[in-house]
Amino acid sequence: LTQDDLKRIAAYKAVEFVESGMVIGLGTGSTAKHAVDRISELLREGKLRDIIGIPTSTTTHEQAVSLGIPLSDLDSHPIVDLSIDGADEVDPSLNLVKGRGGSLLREKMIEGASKKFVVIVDESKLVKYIGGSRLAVPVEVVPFCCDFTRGKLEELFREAGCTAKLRMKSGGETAAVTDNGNYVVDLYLERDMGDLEAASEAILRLPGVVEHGMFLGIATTLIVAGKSGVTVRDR
Ligand code: DER
Repeated sequence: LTQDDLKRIAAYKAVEFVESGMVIGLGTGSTAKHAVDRISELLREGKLRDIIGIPTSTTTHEQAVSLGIPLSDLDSHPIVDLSIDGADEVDPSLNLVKGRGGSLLREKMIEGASKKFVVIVDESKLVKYIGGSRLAVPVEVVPFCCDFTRGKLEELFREAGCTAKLRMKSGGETAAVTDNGNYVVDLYLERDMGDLEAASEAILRLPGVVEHGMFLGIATTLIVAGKSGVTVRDR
C-alpha cells in the first residue's frame, strides 16, 4: 500500500458519513482530494443526492466544479453539516496543524462552522506534540511589513527554539500569496510550545496576523489509515 493508497482509504471511509441533502465542507490537499472525488462518484451513481459543497480553497473549488459538485459558500450556509479534510499533524488530543497547502484561513472558517469535522490522515501525520514533525506551523499574515510580523512571531517562541520564515513561491524570489491575498510565515519549532491555547492567543494578538494553522478543539472525528488498517476515533 502506498501513502496515496492510505490517503484514499481514509478519505473513502470519511465519505461514509456523508448523507443526501448535507452541506459538506470540502477540504484541501492530496488526502481531501480523494474525498471530493469519492463524493462526485457517489453523486454520479445516484447513491448520494442534493449535496452542497463548500470549498476550502480555489484549488478545491476548481476540482469540485470540474466534477459537477454543486457549490455554495458560508454566506449562504453559515452552518455546515460535515467537513472532511486532511491535516499535516495530529496530536493525541486531536489538535491539528493544517495549512501547509496555504488554505488554513478558509479551512478554519468552514471547519469551525461545521457540526462535524472529520480529519483524514495516513499514519505518518500522527505526532506526539504539535510542531513535533519538524515541519512548520503556518501563520497567515498581511503583506504589509510582513518581516516585522515574522520577527515578532519568532520572538514569541524563542523558548521553543523557533525559526520563522516567510513562505516563498516554489523556486521563486517572491512570497507565496494565499487565496485571500495574504502571505504565510512558517514557524519551525525545536521543542514543544507547551500550552497551545496560550500560544494561539499570543499569535492572534499580533496585529499583522490574520490566522494560524493550529486547529485546537475543532476536529470531532479522526480517521487514520495505516498498514494495519483504518481506525475511526471520536474526540
Ligand atoms: O494545507 C492543508 O491544510 C492540507 O489540508 C494539509 O493539512 C494536508 O494536506 P495533505 O492531505 O496533502 O497531506
